Amino acid sequence: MKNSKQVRVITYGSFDILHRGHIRLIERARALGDYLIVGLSTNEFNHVKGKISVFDYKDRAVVLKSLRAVDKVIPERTWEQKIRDVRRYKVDVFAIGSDWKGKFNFLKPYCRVVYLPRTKGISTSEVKSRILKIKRI
Ligand code: C2G
Repeated sequence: MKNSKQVRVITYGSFDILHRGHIRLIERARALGDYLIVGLSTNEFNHVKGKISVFDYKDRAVVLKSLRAVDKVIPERTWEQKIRDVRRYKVDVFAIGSDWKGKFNFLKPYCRVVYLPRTKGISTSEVKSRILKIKRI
């Protein structure tokens, strides 16, 4: 009898100017289970992370919610909310890119922790510099 329990996955990020690196991460995270929650950094938390997003939280949330692989988007407001989120949403797997390797091992007592290889050759800051180059022409 197949275990019918739904495997719930969570990941977090800014996901500003969505690109193939984000999409690959989201699809691989979703493939670790049956249901994917994305903790989307608020504009204020981006500031805490030292980032300024081109798109506001609302716009970034609309884009993420349009993805087949994303089942729920919640705001990421603090570094400390992950344990509460894992418990509140009955999460089985926490997944994030390998640039964060080791940083979230404190979640291991609460759920499986998976660091997925970061996609090479693309980043939001690289997209921004490409746009600036085009603008100059
Ligand atoms: N990512 C990736 N490959 C890239 C770029 C990003 O796999 N070329 C992954 C990152 O590793 C992360 C996710 O895509 O798992 C979102 O990346 P960002 O929007 O840059 O998020 P970040 O600032 O890393 O925020 O609490 C965790 C933080 O909110 C993570």
